[in-house]
Amino acid sequence: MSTRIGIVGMPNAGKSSLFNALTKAGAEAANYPFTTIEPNVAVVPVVDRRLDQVVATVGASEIVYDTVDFHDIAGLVAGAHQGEGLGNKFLANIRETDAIVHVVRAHADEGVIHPEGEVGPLRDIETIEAELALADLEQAQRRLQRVARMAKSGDRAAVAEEAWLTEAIAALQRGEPVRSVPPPEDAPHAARDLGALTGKPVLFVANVDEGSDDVPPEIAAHAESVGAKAVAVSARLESELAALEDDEAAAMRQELGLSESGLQRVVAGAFALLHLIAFFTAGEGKPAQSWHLREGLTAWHAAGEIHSDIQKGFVRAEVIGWKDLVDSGGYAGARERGLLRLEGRDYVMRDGDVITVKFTP
Ligand SMILES: Nc1nc2c(ncn2[C@@H]2O[C@H](COP(=O)(O)OP(=O)(O)OP(=O)(O)O)[C@@H](O)[C@H]2O)c(=O)[nH]1
Ligand SMILES: [Mg+2]
Repeated sequence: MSTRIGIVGMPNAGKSSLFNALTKAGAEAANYPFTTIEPNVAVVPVVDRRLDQVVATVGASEIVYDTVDFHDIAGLVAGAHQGEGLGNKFLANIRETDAIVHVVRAHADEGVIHPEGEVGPLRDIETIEAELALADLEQAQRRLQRVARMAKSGDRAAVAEEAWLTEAIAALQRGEPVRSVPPPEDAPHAARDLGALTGKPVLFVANVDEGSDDVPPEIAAHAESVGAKAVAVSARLESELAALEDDEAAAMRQELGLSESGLQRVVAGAFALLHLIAFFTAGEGKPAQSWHLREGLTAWHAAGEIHSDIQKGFVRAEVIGWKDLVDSGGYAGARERGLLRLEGRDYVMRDGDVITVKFTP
């Protein structure tokens, strides 16, 4: 299943500009708060140059990169959890995402209106974090009422979920995120069912002035204090670069002294949050694909990413590191060198593995 990421931030923080850059979709970015009134979903391929080499080696017919979905929502203001500025509706749209990208305005362009009148990254972060927590609090209280009814019957999972929700509510009331409360062992779906916004990992994106790619120290310090990561981009510049041809954009980047695409930093940062590894499937004359899997999961889980039927009929897997495959000039050479391994369902997948699952239909 593809990874889903929700973009949050204050009005005019630069969310849609970042989103546009990510998609080249051209969702409207304008100097007007609440420009985004419909949720937008951008499907962004996660380019992986290792797969390009594998494709050339095995003679695959085409490349299909795994994708990540970015959900752009309207800006949140104080009171958003109560529906202020349409925010509430949008918060519901990102309950089912895997991670949050929190865009923080850190550029000083006076031509861009700030809803609070002046630029203040930490104040803005606090506003957004408070809104996310308040929205979670309401959601958790509603859920607790339902679960408490089920728990009365003595259902073990419901009892565990009730206890966990009670703890989560207490944490939120102390101003702590849901992610600080360990999920209950007896109710493995509790966290997913709540879909707490403060239960998700966060990547702060500091939207900085053009030509800079350092995260302002106050944002970096805050991110560290809450166990999050931070990257810097100029959302406007990235959205302009995204509109250019690739070679033009590269030349422009070089001129500006920017080492790599800010967007790649955002995508890579988001993936790092989720502790994902990449693996590949590739065969001659067939499409080669990249996939992602949580670190520590097995060949059996990898099979499930590819197709539920392949997982159901799993017999064994042929596995090889992508570099070994490329260096051997293909599967035949790899087999001769003894580099193509047979692995069972419990084999723990490694980043860059190329896998062929043998299964009974
Ligand atoms: N100078 C400068 N302007 C920017 C940057 N990023 C965004 N802007 C401008 O800020 C304004 C708002 O940007 P958007 O991307 O629409 O902001 P948003 O967060 O989506 O706003 P809402 O959807 O209203 O919540 C636009 O005029 C952008 O061109 C930046 O990095 N530098
Ligand atoms: Mg917007």
